[in-house]
Amino acid sequence: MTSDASGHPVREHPMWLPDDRLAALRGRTVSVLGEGDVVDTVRAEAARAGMTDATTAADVLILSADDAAAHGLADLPTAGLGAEGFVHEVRDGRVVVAYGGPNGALYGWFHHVRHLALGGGDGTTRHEPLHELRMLDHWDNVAVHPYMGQVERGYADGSVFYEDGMLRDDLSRVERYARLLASIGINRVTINNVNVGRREARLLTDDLGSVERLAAIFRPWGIRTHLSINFASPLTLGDLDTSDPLDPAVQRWWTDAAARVYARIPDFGGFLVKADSEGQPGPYAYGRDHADGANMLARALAPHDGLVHWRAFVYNHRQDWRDRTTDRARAAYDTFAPLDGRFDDNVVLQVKFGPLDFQVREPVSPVIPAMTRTRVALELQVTQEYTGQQQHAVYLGPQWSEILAFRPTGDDGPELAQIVRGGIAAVANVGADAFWTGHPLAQANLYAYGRLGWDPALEPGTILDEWIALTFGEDETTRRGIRSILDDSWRTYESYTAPLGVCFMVSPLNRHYGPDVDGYEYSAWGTYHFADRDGIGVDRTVATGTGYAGQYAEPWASRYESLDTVPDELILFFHHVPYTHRLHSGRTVIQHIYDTHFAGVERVREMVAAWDALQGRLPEDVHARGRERFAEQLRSATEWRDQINTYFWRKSGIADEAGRTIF
Ligand code: GCV
Repeated sequence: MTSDASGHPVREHPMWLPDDRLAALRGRTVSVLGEGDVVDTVRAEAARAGMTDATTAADVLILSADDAAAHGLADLPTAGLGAEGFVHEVRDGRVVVAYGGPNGALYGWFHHVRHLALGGGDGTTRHEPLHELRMLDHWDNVAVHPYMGQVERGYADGSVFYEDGMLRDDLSRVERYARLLASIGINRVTINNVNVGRREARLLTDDLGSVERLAAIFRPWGIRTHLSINFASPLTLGDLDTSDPLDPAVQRWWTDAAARVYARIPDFGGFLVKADSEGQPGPYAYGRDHADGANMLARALAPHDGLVHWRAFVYNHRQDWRDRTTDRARAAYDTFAPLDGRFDDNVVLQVKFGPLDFQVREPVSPVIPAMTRTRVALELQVTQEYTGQQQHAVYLGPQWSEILAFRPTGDDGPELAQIVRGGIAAVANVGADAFWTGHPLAQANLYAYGRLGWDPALEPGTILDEWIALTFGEDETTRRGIRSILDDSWRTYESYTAPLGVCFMVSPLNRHYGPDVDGYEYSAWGTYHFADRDGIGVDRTVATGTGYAGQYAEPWASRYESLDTVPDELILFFHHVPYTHRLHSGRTVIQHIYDTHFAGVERVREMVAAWDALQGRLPEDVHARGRERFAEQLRSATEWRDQINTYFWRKSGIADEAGRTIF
């Protein structure tokens, strides 16, 4: 038991799986048929719920689809069920889960727990994930990094895995974490930061034992373990004087390294690689390209059924702001589109959802649809680096859902979710914090990520209702209150921060928290807004700008190119316009800035009031932690409002039509 800043005792929060939600199963009989670690986990779950084993006529029968017919269940719709799929049936109070493979048994079990929390009822439903790869990436460092700390962009205390340069002795929390992840369908976890320091690189060699221990915890929950590696390892850890991917000695080094890993972890998932990006080494040092680098690793892993997740987050972070021809947004496409078709089958190109960096509003990356001959994975950020750092309540389900439903080739073409054949990946938001995620409401984001990874078509509001019901139980007032706080919180956050898709007005000094309009304006990072006395925005058109809009297929290339058709929320991402430019909404850009910033803070006030009204209905420690966070959200939103409004009033000299206070 720890205590929070106000001295309230804080127990480890059960997230969306409190034992209470299993109460309806207590004393009922169960029969779980099948063998193996994962099926044994389901047995243990049933025992934990207080169920008793029965050999015949059990209340809950869990069996493989192949066995269903022999049990008189031939009419269940199990034909062609994949290894992770299941059929769930409730008939007259009796429950059957027929699974395709062991993971399906586990997912079917947790589906039933959800079903109970939502009120149950008879019916037969069939479930299969859209994507085979549903990955969660930890940016956890083994050693505390002097600037980034134990967890890079972590807002929930230390790492669940490591402490002060070592794997934790007590890994019981990791076991509880694995259970939570399995319950939302996550099946791959990367256990260390993509920025791989000297200490972390050794997870591949003399500290492989740590990986082995974590993999053993994740395995019975149907989760395979992946490792971020450092591309220069043959040079820095081995005794070679190069890490050139075309050098046979380097290739042998990686082949041997992979073989050593698989000898100890037969179900190891593979490597995640950030190469030639933000100071991480890569193939460029040897005049090779990203396909050369990725394929070399892929060939070392291929005999073991391993994957390389190779990140497309590659750009020049040593840009000269005076040079208007360089556009960071273009970089990933310019780098990777020419390589399409050259990656081996076991390479997954992992692409951030937007061309910049997990901003609250960006267009969907044009790299994803461009790579038609490459397995591409979509990368999201659950940790709230740019969306309030788990101080602000921001439910990201609606943002992700919008991204997944984007149709890169227009209204008749497929949704993004359908074309990412390499599945989905996201940066984790948990840590050693008693609530796991700092802000208790940030748990909803991890939950939503898992559920959308399983079924991208799920409505974010439905997912939110599920999460609330599981986490907080049946009280209607609580359910409505939390729903009202989170439902539109992403758009609220957008409304009081950087306007109309302009991005990056965050404080570099305060590690991307809080406003600093010009914080990155004259920097090397390539993230600008170009505001002057007449106007604002980045001209990324083909006609007069950087040409980024031309990286899209039609109809988006034309839609983004023209002021007549560019969506309001992205206008400043694609165009530099006068403050008096009239949006499709009918408002001018400057009036939009003022109105949304005033309204955003008012909306936060309502969120605070809604949280206050829940006092007495929520556990005291949850409410106390939330109260601290909401006070900070209101302070910070007010600061954003006043700095943004004042900045643009001073720049433009145009007064607010409503005459509100601007400083
Ligand atoms: C792990 C952003 C973050 C970095 C992060 C990087 C990445 O730039 O600020 O902390 O590094 O993205 O995704 O690799």
